[in-house]
Amino acid sequence: MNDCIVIIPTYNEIENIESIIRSVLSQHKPFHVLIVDDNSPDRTADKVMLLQEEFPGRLFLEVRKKKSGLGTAYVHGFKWSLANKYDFIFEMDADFSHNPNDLEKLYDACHFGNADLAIGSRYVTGVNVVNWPLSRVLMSYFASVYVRMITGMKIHDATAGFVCYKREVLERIDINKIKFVGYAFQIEMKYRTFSKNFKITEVPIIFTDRTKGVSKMSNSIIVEAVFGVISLRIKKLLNTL
Ligand SMILES: Nc1nc2c(ncn2[C@@H]2O[C@H](COP(=O)(O)OP(=O)(O)OP(=O)(O)O)[C@@H](O)[C@H]2O)c(=O)[nH]1
Ligand SMILES: [Mg+2]
Repeated sequence: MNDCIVIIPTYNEIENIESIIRSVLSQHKPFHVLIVDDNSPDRTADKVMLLQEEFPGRLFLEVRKKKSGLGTAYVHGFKWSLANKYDFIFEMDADFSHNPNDLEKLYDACHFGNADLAIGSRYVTGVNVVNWPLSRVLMSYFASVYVRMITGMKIHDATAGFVCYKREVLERIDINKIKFVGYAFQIEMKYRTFSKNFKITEVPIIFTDRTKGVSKMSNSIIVEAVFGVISLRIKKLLNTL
């Protein structure tokens, strides 16, 4: 019985998809992988289907009709993972910003270190970011400072997207209420986890900028995060989170 599923949302990741899947599936721990693809025009999903023949029972694919954002792709993946009885549910990007060799560290923090949510954190030991322009590092770093100030969560990397949840967290935080699509989604997940008093641990990782494929970062994602944090805080105060 395998207990770990790594969810990787994809949109136009044809240049990364095969190597990221091979890299996760060749780890010492026998992780399973779920790709949630939004009908990528570059046919990322077709490549996954080909690879499924090589990795039966370990590589899964869900295809949604159109690009609908990272947040709802993860919610889709979470529901699938809960229905398929996984105990440890990971989030990871397809673009090698997150190193698959760090997956086991996140698992250990949840399995042996009693964390309910383990966050692969860029800012717990200084700033561990490779190849991002300074402007983006500063924005990301101060986003976490802003989130700490407004929410009171003591997390150094609030927008991190490389994490491991114990299934109990996803069962209890009402994932159906999640509507954000970008960084705000990552913040919301952590805030909901924190608000239910689950134990959160940050594990230091090194984050590397993508070298292949195209970024899906946009200004609207930043605006969503800035106002999203305030709206989360208000909902918490009104007890409607
Ligand atoms: N299914 C799905 N996946 C998405 C969507 N937007 C982004 N992704 C995937 O989510 C992951 C993170 O997106 P990125 O484009 O790397 O975002 P980022 O890390 O903020 O920006 P860069 O690293 O600069 O590209 C990648 O695996 C993307 O393919 C989406 O709308 N739907
Ligand atoms: Mg990326």
